[in-house]
Amino acid sequence: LTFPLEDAWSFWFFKNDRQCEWKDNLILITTVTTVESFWSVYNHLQLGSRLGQGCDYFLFKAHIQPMWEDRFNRSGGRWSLNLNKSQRATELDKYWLFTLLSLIGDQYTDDAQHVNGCVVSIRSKGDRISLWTKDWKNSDVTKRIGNRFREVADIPRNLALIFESHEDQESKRGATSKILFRA
Ligand code: M7G
Repeated sequence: LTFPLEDAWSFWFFKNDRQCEWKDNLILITTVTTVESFWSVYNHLQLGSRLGQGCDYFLFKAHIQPMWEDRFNRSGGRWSLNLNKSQRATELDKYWLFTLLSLIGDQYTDDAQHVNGCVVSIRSKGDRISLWTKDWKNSDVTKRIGNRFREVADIPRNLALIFESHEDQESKRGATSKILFRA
């Protein structure tokens, strides 16, 4: 018995090697199209909390590259859940799994075509889980996705969700980018 997913999803891994261009550090792991193949890949991967600093996992729709430059991301942005150091051991893996399940389980209903993928970033300054969306200028859709993200990933109200556009990320020079929405 196999349960097909609504969309095909690709897992990517990023390992920070400062000798290389950012894009060259990005590796496609595999694409999953069924619930069973999702779990077999997920179970095979290290937990995010066990990765080294500077690493990321990405899960993106198979036809979208997990980078600002992809045409589906060009006008997009990201909802971010920022966690502190102590939450790596206690919260990170749980929220990441809930985030993954919300995507493969098609939990964004009518807004699903605006959701491109998600990222977990392991950083010494604090880890981050982000949900990437297609069109930040569509504020109704963007805010609905943020609220839905909180709901389906079971993120409590005391943890902030902030939204930034990729344009701002790309052009920021050291400074923090503009927070466009909160959920
Ligand atoms: P990050 O990993 O998103 O966040 O971006 P961090 O600051 O918490 O580590 C770190 C750096 O990686 C950026 O300043 C860019 O130099 C590079 N980078 C990140 N992303 C997502 C992209 C991307 O989509 N395209 C390109 N060209 N560079 C990126």
